[in-house]
Amino acid sequence: MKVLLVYPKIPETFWSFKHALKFVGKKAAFPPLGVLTVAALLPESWSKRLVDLNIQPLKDADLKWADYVFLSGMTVQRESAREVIKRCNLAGVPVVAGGPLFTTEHENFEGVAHFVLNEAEITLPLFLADLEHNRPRHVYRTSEFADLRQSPTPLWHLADMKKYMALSVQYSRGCPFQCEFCNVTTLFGHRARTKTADQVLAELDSLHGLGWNGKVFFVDDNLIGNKAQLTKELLPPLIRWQNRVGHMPFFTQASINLADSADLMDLMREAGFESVFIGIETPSEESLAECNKKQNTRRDMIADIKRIQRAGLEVQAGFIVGFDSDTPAIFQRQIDFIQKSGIVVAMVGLLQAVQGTPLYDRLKLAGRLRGDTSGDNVDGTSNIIPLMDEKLLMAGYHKILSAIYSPKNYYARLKTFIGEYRRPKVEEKLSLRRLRAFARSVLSIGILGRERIHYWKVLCWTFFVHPALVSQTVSLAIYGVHFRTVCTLVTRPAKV
Ligand code: B12
Repeated sequence: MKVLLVYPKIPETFWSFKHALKFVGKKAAFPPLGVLTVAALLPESWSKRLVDLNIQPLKDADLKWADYVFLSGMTVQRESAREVIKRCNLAGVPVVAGGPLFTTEHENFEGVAHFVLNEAEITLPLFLADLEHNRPRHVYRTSEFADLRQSPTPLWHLADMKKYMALSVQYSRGCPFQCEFCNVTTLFGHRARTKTADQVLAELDSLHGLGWNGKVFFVDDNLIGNKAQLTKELLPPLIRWQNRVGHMPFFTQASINLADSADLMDLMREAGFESVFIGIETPSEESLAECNKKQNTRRDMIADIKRIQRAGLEVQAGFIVGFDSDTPAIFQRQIDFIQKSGIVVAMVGLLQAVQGTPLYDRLKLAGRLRGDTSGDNVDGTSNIIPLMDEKLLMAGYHKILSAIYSPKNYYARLKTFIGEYRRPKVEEKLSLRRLRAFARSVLSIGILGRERIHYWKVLCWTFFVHPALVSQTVSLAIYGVHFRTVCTLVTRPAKV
């Protein structure tokens, strides 16, 4: 059996890093870990190839080679996935589809022979067994959650690893919290299900063995979903691994209560973590209460963020406007909060209602939904009929994006951050590629960019005051080019 695994194109979005990739000579930000995991769950004797459309085109010859196309994707990749299905149908290759896009809305897709939904660790063996007996069904799904201790090491050799900005590893799935707008608990449950430390180390060994020594994204929904287990079972072996073979900096996602555990933050730094993405959402207590984000209430989140930065973890964060409780004052409050916090990478989105969330159910009942989401809450669209006047909401949203990504404010934030940040323990080695990225930043930002004055001011300040953090300043300056470009696409007036 010959299986072609296909990952659809991610449009030009906040997280695509499209405009930063050219500086570092990479084609895509992250690899499709789900697809590589699915590949490892298929029989060993089958031939497998990966086509990630973010790296390479899908050729007719690829389709001619394949007995089956296994297609994955997120909602944001919907259109590209449709095109792939169309081409497979024309070429007469049956499509097996799975992953978050299809798990959320498989009924919207025609031309797919088999939907193997939810976690493949559970549903794929059922499909394979039926296929062997020549009676495969159209849809496989489950309401159970997989035991991650049975999840195999992804087949990394299928990926052209050097083309990605970072690679990924997953330790846990699930999150103990229940934010009203988030579908993580519907998809992955409330309890943090984990792999064993040995599994994680085997995955890291496999990346290292294939020559990788760059950054690794721990793609957990909330790495600290079970703090005790993380502290006891994963971090100590991870620290030993970094000391033995490592030099791979890690980044991940966590909840704000990370700031409450100084020991945990120290261990994470020791283990190589240099950055965490946190869902801050809003400085408004009313809006936090409305969306049931209890973990963010009754705390000084600015102080929390500074504590995390000082512990050696950069904080990147998500923010949302468009809550029912938001008043017109929220826009300036968000800007002030973001500037003060020194959160350089701030993803500000409009509230969207995703199927499978309590928010979706509530607003559907209230008749306040307009179809589905685009899958990207940072593209300036929403399927929610807001309580605030919609023009006011959009103007306020654009105001936030224009303000925080203006060169002046962006570099002011960068300076605030560098002033707090403790140097990470594990850093990427200096390489020709990184020197080239620096040279490109000098040319395109420092000489040709309209932000050049800010770039030189902050770079020189870092060089003299925090010389150990120059590489962080250069990286964030490069990211700034991407975020500014993407946010300009969102805020520019629509063509009539
Ligand atoms: C890493 C990650 C990213 C990376 C993408 C990396 C990449 N190239 O894939 C980045 C940071 C770019 C990203 C961005 C976004 N993401 Co994201 N992301 C994740 C995260 C945290 C981990 C993904 C992962 O690697 N999982 C590990 C693998 C093993 O799991 P998996 O991919 O789900 O695959 C399993 C199954 O789905 C299934 N499967 C997958 N593919 C296939 C294919 C076949 C044929 C079969 C049979 C089975 C199958 O089998 C696998 C093993 O069980 C998930 C949450 C999560 N826990 O998965 C969210 C998640 C995928 N992201 C999500 C969202 C919403 C986004 C954003 C829109 C966020 C935003 N507001 O901007 C953006 C969209 C893209 C953009 N703006 O650029 C949603 C997707 C929901 C949906 N219905 O599509 C998720 C599920 C999180 C959530 N809150 O629900 N994301």
